[in-house]
Amino acid sequence: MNRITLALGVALAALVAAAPVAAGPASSTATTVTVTLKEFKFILSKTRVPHGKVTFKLVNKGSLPHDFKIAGKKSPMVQPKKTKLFVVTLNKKGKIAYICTVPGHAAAGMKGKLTVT
Ligand SMILES: [Cu+2]
Repeated sequence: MNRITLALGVALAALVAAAPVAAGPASSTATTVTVTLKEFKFILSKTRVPHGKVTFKLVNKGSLPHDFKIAGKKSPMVQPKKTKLFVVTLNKKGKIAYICTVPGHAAAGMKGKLTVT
């Protein structure tokens, strides 16, 4: 019985030690927002994020290239059917504007505001 308990304990300890590795960079302080890009709008999985490092997962479901600019930082262009990760540190609290910088897109609706708390 003791041997089994010990073996279980060791196995459990190994699992606990391995867990952070399996979870990857998604620690409790990391925020990820999935941003769907299409003609001509953005759909954000979260419209409110805590200040700090935010990973935007840009998923282009449209048929034109799009990008995402927020707080003076511009993502690489995302081609149709592609996904890019874009990491920005947002330290300023409030409503932060974002746009697509492709000419005409923001005017057509590819803009919005993200609330940083
Ligand atoms: Cu666009």
